[in-house]
Amino acid sequence: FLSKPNELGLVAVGFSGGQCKPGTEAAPMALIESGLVDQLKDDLKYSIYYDGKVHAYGELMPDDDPDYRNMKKPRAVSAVTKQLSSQVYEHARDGRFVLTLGGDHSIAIGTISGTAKAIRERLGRDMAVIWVDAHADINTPETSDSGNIHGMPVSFLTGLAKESEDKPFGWLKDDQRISVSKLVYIGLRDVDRGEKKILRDHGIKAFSMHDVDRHGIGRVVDMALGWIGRDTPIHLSFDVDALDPMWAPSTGTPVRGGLTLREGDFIAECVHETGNLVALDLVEVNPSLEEHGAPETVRAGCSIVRCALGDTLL
Ligand code: 6HN
Ligand code: MN
Ligand code: MN
Ligand code: MN
Repeated sequence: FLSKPNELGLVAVGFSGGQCKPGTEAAPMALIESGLVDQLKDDLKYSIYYDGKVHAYGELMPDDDPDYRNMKKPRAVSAVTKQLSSQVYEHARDGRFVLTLGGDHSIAIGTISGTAKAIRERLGRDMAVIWVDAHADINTPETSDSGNIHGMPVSFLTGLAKESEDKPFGWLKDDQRISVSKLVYIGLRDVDRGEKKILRDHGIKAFSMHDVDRHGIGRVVDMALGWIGRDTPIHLSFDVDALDPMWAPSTGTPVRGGLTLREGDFIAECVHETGNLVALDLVEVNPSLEEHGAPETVRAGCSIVRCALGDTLL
């Protein structure tokens, strides 16, 4: 087993500083209050390791956080993700599956760096990442138009963007990074010009909504898992905006033409079935946007998490 099959470390991250719209900090509580943790415990029989709080990391917030290299709130996001990285690392090092409830997608800098390091130490293996999203989140600080760090996590995690030790994200070391060859996207449909060049130049495997339309979600997932290869530990980072706004309207950067809820659940089910899933992020739920759609969005998020953790239709 890649992780102890029934032990689940839960980290609730109430952080929205990787983008400009407040609200994602309320998502973990909304997901938990809708019964997610109880379902994981009672229905799916996990032993849950949870410190019982939604981390806001207020003590880490700098008084002054001017833009740096075009990044907005670089010191805050760097400090939060550094702390989160060690929280996730400790769960994964102890052999637990790690579930992180965000928060905006910048927090993946913390989660993926934490699991990548623990998996290397524990199993001597490089981990793969499946990034399910409308967006590629692989802007470097220089290619980003928005300056929002939730559009950049993959560039820091793969080392395409680097920083010296004393600067924001300078704490990221090679043993916390992932290879561009072990990264696979599903659901893309709003990729910036600079990001398209990065994907092309580095031969990064990506299945857009065009591919889902052409091949169907079944073949797309088979191809994605085939690219990763058997017996490779997998970290699934699931941005709720991968789903069509019909299913998940309450999110900061919705894009029409997305996955159905069933297609999202199917991806999660198939990744679970590999037996190789070691961690899951569920991010970008924002209950304060499109408020009438918030319960629907929260339910969709819960459904994705349950499927990734082994819930089945029959
Ligand atoms: N997300 N590509 C856009 C940007 O600002 O860099 C959108 C990023 C969205 C990020 O949804 O996690
Ligand atoms: Mn997105
Ligand atoms: Mn765009
Ligand atoms: Mn994202």
